[in-house]
Order: sequence, then C-alpha cells, then structure tokens
Amino acid sequence: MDNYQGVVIRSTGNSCTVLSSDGLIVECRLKGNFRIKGIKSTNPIAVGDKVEYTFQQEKDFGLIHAIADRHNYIIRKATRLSALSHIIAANIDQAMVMVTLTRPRTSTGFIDRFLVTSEAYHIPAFIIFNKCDQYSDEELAKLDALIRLYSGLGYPCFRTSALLGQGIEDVRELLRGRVSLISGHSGVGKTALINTIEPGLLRKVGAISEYHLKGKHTTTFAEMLPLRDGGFVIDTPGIKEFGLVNFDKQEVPERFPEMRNLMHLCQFNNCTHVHEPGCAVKRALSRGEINPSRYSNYISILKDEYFDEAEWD
Ligand SMILES: Nc1nc2c(ncn2[C@@H]2O[C@H](COP(=O)(O)OP(=O)(O)O)[C@@H](O)[C@H]2O)c(=O)[nH]1
Ligand SMILES: [Mg+2]
Ligand SMILES: [Zn+2]
Repeated sequence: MDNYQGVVIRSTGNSCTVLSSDGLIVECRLKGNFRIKGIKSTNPIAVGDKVEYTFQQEKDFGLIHAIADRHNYIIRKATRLSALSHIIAANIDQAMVMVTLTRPRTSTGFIDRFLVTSEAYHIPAFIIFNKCDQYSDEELAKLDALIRLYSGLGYPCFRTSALLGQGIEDVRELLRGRVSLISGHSGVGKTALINTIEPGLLRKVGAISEYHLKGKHTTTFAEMLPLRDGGFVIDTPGIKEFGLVNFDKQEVPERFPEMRNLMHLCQFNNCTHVHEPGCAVKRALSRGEINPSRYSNYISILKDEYFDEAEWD
C-alpha cells in the first residue's frame, strides 16, 4: 500500500476529489473518525487542503489519513447562531471580486464588504471590472473614478471583457501558480472569464439553472479548478461564501486601510469614528481625504445585523 500526496479540488462532505502530485484525479474518503483539532466545523476537509492518502488497487477510492496544517481558511457559520462553522476553502493566496456596473449592478457596499473580509483574513485582494465592452461614456467615467479610488487604496484593479477576451492577459499572469478565490454576483462573468483563461475547462456559462438554484443552496461546496499553467481558481457562488465571519465590530475600522492609517490620531483610543469629538477619520472625511462612499459603507457594515448578535459582543 502506497502513500500519496495531493490537493483536494472538490469536497461534498462524505467524499472528496483529490488531484495527486503526479496529476491523477482520485476519489477519496476520510479514514475512520478523522477529526482536526481546534476547529468546530461541519466539514473536516475543504478544497485547497493538502492531504496524504493511501490507495489500494483493489478499491476504487483512496483513504485520507493526514491533512497538512492550513496557512489560512475561510469559513461560514452553519447557521447564524451556531457555534459550528463550514469551511469553504483552505490555503488561499489571493481573492478577487468581479464587478459589473450594470447588468447586474454591483454596489460599492458589496465591493467594500468583500475587501473588508479579505483584510480580516489577511488575503491580498484585487478587483476585476468586467463587461467593459458594454458601458456608455457616462458609465466609463464612473468606472474610471472607481478604479482611481480602489487602486489608490492599494487594491489592484483590472478592466476586462471576458466576452471579447480583452484585458485578460494581466489576470492570467496574476493567477499563474496561485490559489485564487473568485467572488461576485451571479451573472457578472466569472465563468466566462475562467473559460477565456482556460478554454479546456469548458464550464457552462450563464447557466439558467444557476439562477434557479440561487438561494436554494444553503450549503454549496466550492470547487477548485486546476489551471494548466499552474494554480487554481475557486469559483464561489456569492458573497455569502466569503462573509464577515469570526470578526469583531471593533476590528472593522482596521480593515479600511485609509482609516487604519489615521486612527491613532483620534482623541479617544476607543473611537468608533461615528460621533466622537476629535475624530481624525471624520476630519479627513470633511476634508475630502476619505471617500464618502467608503465611509458610508463603513457605517453600514457597523450596522449589520451580523454584529447585533450577543455572541459577537
Ligand atoms: N457583454 C459582455 N457579456 C459578458 C461578459 N462576460 C460575460 N458575459 C455574459 O454574462 C452572462 C453571465 O456570465 P457568467 O460567466 O455565466 O457569469 P457568472 O454567473 O459570474 O459565472 C453570460 O451571458 C455571458 O455571456 C463581458 O465581458 N461582456
Ligand atoms: Mg458561474
Ligand atoms: Zn475616530
């Protein structure tokens, strides 16, 4: 019986698909009562996990007996009040959010929640503005302003048309050799982009079923697509997969880089930057040094029902 190593690219809870280090796809199960110390999770294994397994020729599946320490993992609570979490993915190098100004419209609130969560996980984030082929001059001006704002805050921005294959070389370069999570509303073109980058994968674009299933799937298991040039893309169905889990209200201002740089100048060291006198953040806001939409999205995140639950006090 031989020992093999690989990475989990699909996990359904009971079994998972492993890509072995020599490029073979093997269905695997977990050995016996496998448990990972320290994580109260509904699923012991997730995409991105690096595993060791044994494989017997007479069986048609491998048995996982070891999971390597995760350098990070993203989770979602099983239910809002549950202490249990669902691990979405492990060992992520970077996260990208795909944004369209129209059809569908992505709000800056959505973008900022995504960025705040990436900051909380210490995962580098970038923004892909897709469907650049379909915008009016007015929308293109709005796009320029958004790119100025977010690249100014240190988030790399890309303009693409997955449909026409424009602007994807830079994205391809960024994905090479890394594990990347891709998020964004249904219909923004995530699958189309992945298909353009990796035509061989032939994922179904604009599948009607995707819209039908939206909201029905409470536990969607993420899938990790291997790229030919090395690296993987994790296509997540929505922002819920990448929510504000394991996060304190007090931590929110630190996850806004422009606030993080000013907070030490506030008069009170427990300043929430909402109503306190001598607040450096509000001063910067009134001088136009902090973007009003960023600030109002900060306020809106603070008001999230998510933070109202007693368990997060
Ligand atoms: N005009 C235009 N349409 C696009 C572009 N990218 C994707 N689409 C279309 O948008 C729809 C949704 O794309 P899809 O990749 O399934 O979105 P996903 O839900 O984010 O995976 C499909 O009809 C695509 O053909 C683009 O860059 N420009
Ligand atoms: Mg899709
Ligand atoms: Zn303040």
